[in-house]
Amino acid sequence: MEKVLLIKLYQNEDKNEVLSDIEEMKGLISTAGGELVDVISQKRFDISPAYYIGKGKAEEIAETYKETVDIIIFDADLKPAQVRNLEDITGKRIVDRTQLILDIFAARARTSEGKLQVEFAMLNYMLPRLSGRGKDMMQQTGGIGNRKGPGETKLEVDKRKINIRIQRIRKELENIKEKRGIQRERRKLLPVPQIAIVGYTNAGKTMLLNKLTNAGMLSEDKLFATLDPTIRQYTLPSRYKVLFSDTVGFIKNLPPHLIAAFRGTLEEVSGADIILHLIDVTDPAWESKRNVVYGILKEIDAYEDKVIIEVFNKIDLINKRRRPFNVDEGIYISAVTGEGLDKLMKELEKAVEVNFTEKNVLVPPGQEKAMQVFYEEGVVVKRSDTEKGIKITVRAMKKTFDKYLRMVKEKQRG
Ligand SMILES: Nc1nc2c(ncn2[C@@H]2O[C@H](COP(=O)(O)OP(=O)(O)OP(=O)(O)O)[C@@H](O)[C@H]2O)c(=O)[nH]1
Ligand SMILES: [Mg+2]
Repeated sequence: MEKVLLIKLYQNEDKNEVLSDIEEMKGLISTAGGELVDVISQKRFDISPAYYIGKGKAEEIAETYKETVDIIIFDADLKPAQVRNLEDITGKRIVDRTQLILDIFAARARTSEGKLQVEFAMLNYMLPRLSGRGKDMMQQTGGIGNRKGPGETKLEVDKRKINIRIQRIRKELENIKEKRGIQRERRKLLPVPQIAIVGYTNAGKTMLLNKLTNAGMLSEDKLFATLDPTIRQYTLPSRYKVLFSDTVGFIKNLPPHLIAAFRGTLEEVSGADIILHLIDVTDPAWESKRNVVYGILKEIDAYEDKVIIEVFNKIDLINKRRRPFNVDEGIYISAVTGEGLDKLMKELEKAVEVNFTEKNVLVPPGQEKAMQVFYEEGVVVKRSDTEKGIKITVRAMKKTFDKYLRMVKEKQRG
């Protein structure tokens, strides 16, 4: 295991926020396979443009940790020049937060789409950092922040080649996206509301999906255990069928390249009818993490006009008598013990009901076949035959109404 020194500078943040940031970095470091040796956390108002922590401090650290540390990780986004200068002074590998996250993603990507998305983000991250370092980078041999790229692909070091590769990946991702888009459109035709489980990384999203549907997906105490989306069908107690999706977790200051790269995957969320926002109630920083999630939902266009259901998870870890909240006033569950899932189901049913609207439809003569979709996917409440056609009152989802209209038009066209 690589021995890691973590450095965190802060300014006006309050103490709890700093502690929670450090906790998060620790989680990222252990997920990436590093062993944390020490943490330097310091209040500082002047960030050195050349060395981030200042030249004197860098020299001091180089001396102190000469023998005990392999790599220095910063809870910050460093400028390419800062990384170079710090590496020159300390003789250690310097990794910033974005690079650390990219590294974890690279190790986690499984599907070809996931791998391409990560490679795309990594290349975009590397590009401005290459000047003058081409040779160094070529000699690098693995380790945190040094992965050669997801899967077997070796990251190129030549700028021109990187640009070509970026263009190629962009095309491939577009192709995949188109295919996924078609699949998603097809799913939309199903009379089935889609529920996207979202939340900060490690909130328990995959555990919840597993509990509900026996999905058997990997759920573990690591960050970004899930990268590629999983979709499972589920039947609510009152027999409404729904589709649950579980996808990549969110984190604060998510590298913009990653959001851009994962747009395809995240469409699973923006295309959903209902968003189930899972919050780890045992996390002291859950409130700020909740806001991070809403920020990202807004960014991916999955906030306005969405039904969002907040669900607090992991209550089994909080002693019943010491719960700092009233469980009657929200949805509190345990994805492990199943506590509270009955209430969650009731709320989901209410939300699903909302997707069904009641409308009066006049079915023109000769369109009886199209009308069948209402019998198959909705509930026909009333029906009367008139001279102009069949008048029905029907409760169905928008997609069912859309499907009906499409079928009617197709028939009319011949
Ligand atoms: N005690 C307890 N642990 C839970 C509960 N839900 C999840 N966990 C644990 O929390 C950790 C994270 O769970 P995951 O299901 O992997 O979380 P996730 O939200 O899918 O995380 P990422 O995919 O990494 O974004 C695992 O160690 C789970 O065992 C719960 O209700 N109670
Ligand atoms: Mg997961």
